[in-house]
Amino acid sequence: MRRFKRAFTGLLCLALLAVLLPGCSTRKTSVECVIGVSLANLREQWRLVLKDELEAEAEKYDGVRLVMTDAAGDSEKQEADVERLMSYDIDLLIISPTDVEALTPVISKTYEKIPVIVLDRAVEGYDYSLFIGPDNNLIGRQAGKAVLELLGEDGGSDASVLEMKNDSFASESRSAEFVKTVSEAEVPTRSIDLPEATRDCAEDTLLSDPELLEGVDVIFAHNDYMAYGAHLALEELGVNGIRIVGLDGFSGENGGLQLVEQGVIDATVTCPTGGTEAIRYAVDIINQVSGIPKQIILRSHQIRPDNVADYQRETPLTEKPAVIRVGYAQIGEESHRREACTESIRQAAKDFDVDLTMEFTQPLVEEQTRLVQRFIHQDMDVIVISPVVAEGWLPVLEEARAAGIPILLVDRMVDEEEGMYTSFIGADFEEEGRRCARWLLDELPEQTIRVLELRGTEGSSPAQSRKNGFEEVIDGSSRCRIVHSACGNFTREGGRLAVQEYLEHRGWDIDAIFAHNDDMALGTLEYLAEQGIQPGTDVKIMSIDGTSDALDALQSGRVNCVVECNPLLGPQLMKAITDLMQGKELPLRIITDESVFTKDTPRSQFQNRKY
Ligand code: GYE
Repeated sequence: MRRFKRAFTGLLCLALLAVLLPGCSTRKTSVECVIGVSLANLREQWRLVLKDELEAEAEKYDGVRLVMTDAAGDSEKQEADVERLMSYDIDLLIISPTDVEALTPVISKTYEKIPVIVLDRAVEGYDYSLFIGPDNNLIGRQAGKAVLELLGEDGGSDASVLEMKNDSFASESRSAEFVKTVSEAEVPTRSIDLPEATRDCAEDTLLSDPELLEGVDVIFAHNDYMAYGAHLALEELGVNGIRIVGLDGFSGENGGLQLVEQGVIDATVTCPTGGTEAIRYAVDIINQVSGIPKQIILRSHQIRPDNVADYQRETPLTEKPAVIRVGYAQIGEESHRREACTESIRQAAKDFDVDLTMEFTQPLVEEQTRLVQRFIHQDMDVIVISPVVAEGWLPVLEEARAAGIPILLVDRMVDEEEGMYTSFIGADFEEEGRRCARWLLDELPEQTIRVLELRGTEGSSPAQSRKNGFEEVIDGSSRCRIVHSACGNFTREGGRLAVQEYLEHRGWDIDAIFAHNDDMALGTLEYLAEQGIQPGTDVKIMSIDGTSDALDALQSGRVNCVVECNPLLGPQLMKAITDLMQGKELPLRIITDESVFTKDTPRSQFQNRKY
């Protein structure tokens, strides 16, 4: 029956394609997979570019068929579109949601049956296979910096900015960061919401109310078509001297790149659609390729007249070196998870024929900096860093940039602007902290909860972000708070010492231990038991990493919640390096897929783990 249904579906899809996608060829190959694509609308240019990219990439794969639907901006219709696509027996869904809140339930339901790739706007939670989208906060900051650069000396409180946006999730995030960025230079911004994010709507809005332009020095429009509309209105009104910044940066007729090149607008910020990446990852997911990330955050660029030509110049397929030489500054002896990360990188380097020089240093940024400088002098093709702490990296990142050597960050982040490194591969540490807090509040629903926090290495990005994520969730609850926080440096000894010191200075009044990693949690177990405090029973214990020892302790009831922080980053790193050497632009961040383990986790999920 399923075969008949699939054959019928295949014919129906081909027929539907003939209607929906006139440009799509109907090759004679067998239909190996059918990908349903639910688009938010086909009214905005960004969506039309997305559709083109999806089709163009799908054309490269024999046997991939796309069935597209257009929600026309209506979330109820999009929900019905998804259900209709499911009735066609599709193998995978790609969706660009109209309204993330409204579409989260149907996406979660679909994800129970088939893989789902979400584009552009992340739904709430993580019920999807992969999210691909831009960093809207970064885009807002880049647009703000473009405005401030245009204002130059004329910036400050006497200047005036008109922001033309539309009422969408992405627009709100971008606007908040944009206004924050320009406000730091005391530049006042007036924001108006347009009913439609289109050229005509922007033009009509200004023509119908020219007073909006009173005293304005710069207009920031949330896409290049609105920016073009603003330009046409200024021309019609005979208003000169107002600068314009747009968004999206597409090529083609009246695309942002052309508008900047022609001086119609003064700058734009690129916002890639992710359509090409979506098809590539869809094929990998359908082929059950391992190591699929959870999120791909795409890089955006500020485009000005002085760099628009370079930006459009095809990245030359660099003569890929016969053997790619990689210098890796890895953190030294620290935790069992660190060892697993190191081994994963080493094995992947062998699998990808990469010449890897991995060296370990004392856990000091000065030591790691010296090692990176050595790699620069050795003229490595790529330098990879797992930064022991987040601060203090700018000088050596600038040295690497001056030497033309790309820097990839793996497993930990630095507190420097995004342009100073090529890509980050690792976890969403804040979400790991949130997951611990959500579990705790669910596990102890009624009572007051006093938490002892065991922090990781001071100043390290996982320690900072896990704490932030945990506190973000418990701050919403009056009954749960961190009553004591101590640094355990991600080690077992550090965890044990922290609990010992607590007990030496006061009686045990703790309901839960939030450990930033497994090793610190495991380091407390024996000592607690020696003091007559049953770990997992008398005190709930949460930790992060997902190492085998922690999962053993979970199954024996001595630990209660283990949030995974996958260290097996080798394959993703080496694929990124290979892509980079072939001239491909890497995403800004590649975020790993991670689980939460509790006493309710099916035993099958504990098997075949590699660390
Ligand atoms: O949680 C800990 C390791 O950098 C995310 O460092 C990593 C952390 C991990 O020592 O076990």
